[in-house]
Amino acid sequence: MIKPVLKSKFLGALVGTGVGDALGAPFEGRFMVKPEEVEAVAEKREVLTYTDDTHMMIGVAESLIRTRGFDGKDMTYTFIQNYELEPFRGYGPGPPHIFRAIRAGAAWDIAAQELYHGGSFGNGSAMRIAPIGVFYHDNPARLREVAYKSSQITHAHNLGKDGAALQAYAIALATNLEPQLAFDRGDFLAKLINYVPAAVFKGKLSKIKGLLARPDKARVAIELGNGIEAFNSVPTAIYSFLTHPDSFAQAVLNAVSLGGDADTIGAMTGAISSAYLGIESIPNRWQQKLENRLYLKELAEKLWELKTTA
Ligand code: F2R
Ligand code: MG
Ligand code: MG
Repeated sequence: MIKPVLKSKFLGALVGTGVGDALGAPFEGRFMVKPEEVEAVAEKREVLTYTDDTHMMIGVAESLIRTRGFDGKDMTYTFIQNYELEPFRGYGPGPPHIFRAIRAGAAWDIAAQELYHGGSFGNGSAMRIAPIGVFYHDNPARLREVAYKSSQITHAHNLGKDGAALQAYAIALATNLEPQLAFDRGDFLAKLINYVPAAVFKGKLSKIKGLLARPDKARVAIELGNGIEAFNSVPTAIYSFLTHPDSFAQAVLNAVSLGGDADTIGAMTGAISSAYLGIESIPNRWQQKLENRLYLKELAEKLWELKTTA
């Protein structure tokens, strides 16, 4: 793939996360909404404000850049510092609890195991994974290793880790594909099913083909889920991308309109879609209003430079 196309995909994955998150944020926790309502709310806002999804993704990118690849301790303290500066981003209950435990002396690489029973399977480590998805897009084994290790910081349950690796791999596959060529949904899904070990993810991914054939949002929410757990939102984001692989706007509006964890499903759908189509696919009416857009672009460019000059 030529370098400018790859660069556009790096930019897309990070800005796409921010736009999907910001479009979904007003609808998080709501029942289903019409795509037109999502458009109308965004239209009225002067700034599209992002939440913890993008804030934590920024931490992932900052740390990868600073340490020229994955360093768990550095990423942990980057998350903590960012959280302490902006605790108002709507974080899930788990990560702040873990950050406080680490500040109080807990080891950064085992603190998350104490949370819930055997760690969290929330979608918090999948929602922030875009920088890892693009940076390791050419190495599925290393991608899995880094996705798991980055998840371990806050989401130590195997299903939390698998959700992060699955979302990262969806972004990596999308990054590898040329958007000018015909898109093969069956092949994309087969690769994901083959990659993820957990039965709950395999089962939900296997339902997507049928759900795409007969679109029905209520069935999608029931069968794939639209909740805060990784297994109730990562497959749904993949489904949403596959509803419109050729359109960022339609895929993300579809994702947010499912309701439930709308910012996170929007963020994850946006990351996959724009890792495939590139940053040009994200409508300017949304890009221009996105909070900290220039910083997200700067991070994506630095990550791409690190990748292509290493
Ligand atoms: N926090 C929110 N939204 C709440 C409202 C925000 C409001 N708009 C505001 O501005 O304040 N959204 C964000 O949180 C989600 C990511 O959460 P994360 O980081 O995964 O949190 P956690 O606590 O690790 O897991 C979430 C819940 O999942 C259940 N759970 C997880 N593991 C479990 C286990 N092993 N056993 C049982 N339950 C488990 C718990 O209920 C956790 O609280 C995103 O939506 C982000 O946008
Ligand atoms: Mg959020
Ligand atoms: Mg959310």
